[in-house]
Amino acid sequence: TTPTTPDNKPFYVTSPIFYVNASPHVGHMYSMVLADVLKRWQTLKGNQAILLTGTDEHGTKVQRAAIANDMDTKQFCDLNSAKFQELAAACRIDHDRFMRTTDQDHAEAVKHFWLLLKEKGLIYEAKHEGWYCVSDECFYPESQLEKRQDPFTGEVYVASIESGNKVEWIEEKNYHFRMTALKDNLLEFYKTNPDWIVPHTRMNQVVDWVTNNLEDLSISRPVSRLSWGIRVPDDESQTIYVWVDALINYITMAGYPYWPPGQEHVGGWPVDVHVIGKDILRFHCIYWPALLLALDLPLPKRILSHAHWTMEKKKMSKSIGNVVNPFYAMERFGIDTMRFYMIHNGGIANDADYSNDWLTVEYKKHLQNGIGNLSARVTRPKQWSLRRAVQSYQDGTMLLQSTGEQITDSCVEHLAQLDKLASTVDNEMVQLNPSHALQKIMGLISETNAFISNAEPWVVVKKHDSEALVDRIILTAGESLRIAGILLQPFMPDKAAQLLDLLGVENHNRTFHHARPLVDATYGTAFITTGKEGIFPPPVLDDIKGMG
Ligand code: ME8
Repeated sequence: TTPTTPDNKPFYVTSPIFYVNASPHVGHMYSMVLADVLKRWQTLKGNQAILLTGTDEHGTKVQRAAIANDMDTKQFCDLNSAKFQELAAACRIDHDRFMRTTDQDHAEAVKHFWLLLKEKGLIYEAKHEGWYCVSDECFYPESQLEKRQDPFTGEVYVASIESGNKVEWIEEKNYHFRMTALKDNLLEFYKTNPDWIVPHTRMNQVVDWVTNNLEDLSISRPVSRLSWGIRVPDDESQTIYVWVDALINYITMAGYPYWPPGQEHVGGWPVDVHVIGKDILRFHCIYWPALLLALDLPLPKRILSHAHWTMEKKKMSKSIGNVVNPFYAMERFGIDTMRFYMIHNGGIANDADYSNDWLTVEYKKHLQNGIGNLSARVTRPKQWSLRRAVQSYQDGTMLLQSTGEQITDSCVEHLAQLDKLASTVDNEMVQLNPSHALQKIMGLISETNAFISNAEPWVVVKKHDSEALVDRIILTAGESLRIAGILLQPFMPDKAAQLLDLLGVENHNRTFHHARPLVDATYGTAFITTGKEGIFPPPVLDDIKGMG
């Protein structure tokens, strides 16, 4: 494949890199899968694309977790990073690199970046006092804090209004990044790029913060407080702030700083889409562009900020402990069922409440009774043959013209609708709305089931001389399945492949360009056999109320 983006570079997608203080949960899986679907969509379209995921391993939070687990910090990171690598493999994330911030080339990129900021006079040393939140790894201004009381111990503490996490008072000497110097540039950038963040509404939050709360950023900690991190290049007594370290990972992946002048696109820079959770909006939409603007580096093109999975309306989080283990969930429900549920039902603007009951209902409705039922109707009955139907209409133009007869006209109408599906879905993907994209594909499946129920091939087949009409109905439904199967590949790679195998669609005919009616006359003979239950068997309803 060749790069076809206008800037002649691979399409570059990232997920956040995850803290290794605990094991992954389905919230992390959601970010990974969203990013993966965006990458795979580009690949389907024949564009070169790269995807980065990984782990964020430095900082106070990780250092404390290692101590609490009585482990050497690096060994603790290795252990937990491996779990995120396993997760990426288990849910079929097609990443090109799994970044660890403890990787050597990353440390070099961070130091290089630091030295350039310093050279530009954008780093200064000063005493810093303020409220630090270890859980969120950031300082909060007074206006963002409130007093809270622990319902169990009665302890009163100061916490961030936004995340609810406890803060602690810190006074120390450290380095600061002159972020306020970039205020006008940031505001100008937001103004000229109003669609930079999806969903749109989050932009207001960002502009509001920059307008009212922007301060210089403390970007180091004394080694006596935080030793687990990358040292400030020319001051061994200070450790670089974990968020500065972490954000730079995105540019490390693209080969920074070893770019010939003006050649950053070769490694994929700038990022096309950063997929992030809404909890890390400020870091990606303020700090990160400020750092890049400071060094005159191109900014990421878009940010997809998704909402959270909740459990009984509370954010699923490691610190609360109300998390669903993605490995158990995939084992129980299947990898692609989980990928389907996450994308189809997950939230971008609004949170979604995770439930095994809901997942099961959606599985039955869309997969078992939707695709499963439709593929059984098309491929199983002995009274007709998909292969014969495909062969009988090599010249498709007549299929697109009305005959005035009810059944044939409903075929014509259905094919006309099918003709628009790929571009409608692509449009949703371009607008970073994978959930709507998937819903459009599933909508087509359900319409096809309705179409076939109305056309009643099982009745038509009994009539005299009805072969051509039956073929036309089966071909119309078969085309829906073939096109849906092609478009579903980025969402459910294994199940979509099985569906296309069942339809006998050749591998080289599974590209985006084949997702149009009547362009493939070679399919119709299954490459695989399945049991009576097909590719989406009824769910095993054991203990579905348990977590994960
Ligand atoms: O913030 N629902 O790492 P992290 C949906 N290391 N997504 C969720 C979620 C939930 N309940 N909980 C977490 C960090 N996530 C930093 C990122 S990037 C340079 C550094 C997802 O382990 C969501 O994308 O706390 C969130 O932003 C990410 O996991 C945070 O993971």
